[in-house]
Amino acid sequence: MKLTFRWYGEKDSIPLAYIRQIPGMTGVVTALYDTKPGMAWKEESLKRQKELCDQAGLAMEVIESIPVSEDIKLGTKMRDEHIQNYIHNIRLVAKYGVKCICYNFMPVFDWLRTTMHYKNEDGSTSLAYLHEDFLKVDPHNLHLPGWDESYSQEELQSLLKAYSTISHEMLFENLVYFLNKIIPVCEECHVNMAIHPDDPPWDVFSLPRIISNEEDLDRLFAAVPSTRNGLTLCTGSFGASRKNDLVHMAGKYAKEGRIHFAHLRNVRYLGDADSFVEAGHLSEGGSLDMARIVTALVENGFDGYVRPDHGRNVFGEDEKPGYGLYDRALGACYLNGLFEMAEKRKRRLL
Ligand code: DNO
Repeated sequence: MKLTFRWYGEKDSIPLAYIRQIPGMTGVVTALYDTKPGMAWKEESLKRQKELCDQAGLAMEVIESIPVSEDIKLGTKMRDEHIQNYIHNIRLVAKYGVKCICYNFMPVFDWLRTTMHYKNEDGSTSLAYLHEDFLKVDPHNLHLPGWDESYSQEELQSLLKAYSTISHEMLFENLVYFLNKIIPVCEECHVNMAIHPDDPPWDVFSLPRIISNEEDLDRLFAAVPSTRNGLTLCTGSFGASRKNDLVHMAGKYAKEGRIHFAHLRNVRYLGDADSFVEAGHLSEGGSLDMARIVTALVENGFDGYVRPDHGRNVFGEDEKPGYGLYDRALGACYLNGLFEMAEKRKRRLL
């Protein structure tokens, strides 16, 4: 596997030089943040980002994300123009050595939590989703942690209205339409598309979500069979649903050559409803068995990119929720250990 770390470009408070010092770190996962979804990326900005990574001795082979515009998801008359821009972006990043693009197809909201500062017993804080708090949220007067600045209330309301006529089936058709246009370009440029699962993996505010479980993935891969059409195995996202068997999914999709990127983090279930808190990476602290997930990946031939995901705020750090340095660095070291064991076992060196 190739260990990577998310880096939000020059505005990220964590310097590349620190990322480089994490044992085993080979590269960063980054994006351009100066262009709206649906628009064409600027070559100068990408070139600069690549130069900074090169100077730091870190590869820039994974983009997370080239966001898919709402017009593409909704299938509006603007979608073909946006898809052309997306194709431009695929060609552009490929020119700078990118091998994998992570994206998602969630309407309006990407990940969703009810608090950014859930207090853990050890004094650290985490992101969490408490179902009873979610039920109190009024979608017509939405103030969600992490989302307040993403849209104006007017934009949000008009988007929610636009989606009111979009069924799961229509959203899926729009995804397939998009993939049928871009995958041939990915084949030509040797770039893998890695769809990120819904987070949490169920419908929110009556918005359809279509990448939540094994059945959804099987349907997606059957509809667009090229293995360039692949997956970001985000254990924390799929794992938020108690119905998803992550060890099985990791093994199955690694074997099928669909997992191009893995976000490996843990979640701990709270109570009986759908509530969960983002735990540290260690199996013991959460509800997912990280050792068995990593073993399933390795045993089934996974050789893609991996990154630690959402860390807690620890050691007094107060960073962008989920994206501080310390806990993600601890997570990276733990993942290194799991992979070393699994890979040596596989090669019968242990
Ligand atoms: C959250 C991330 C997601 C992810 C997108 C991919 O921290 O894992 O925001 O980047 O869903 O498009």
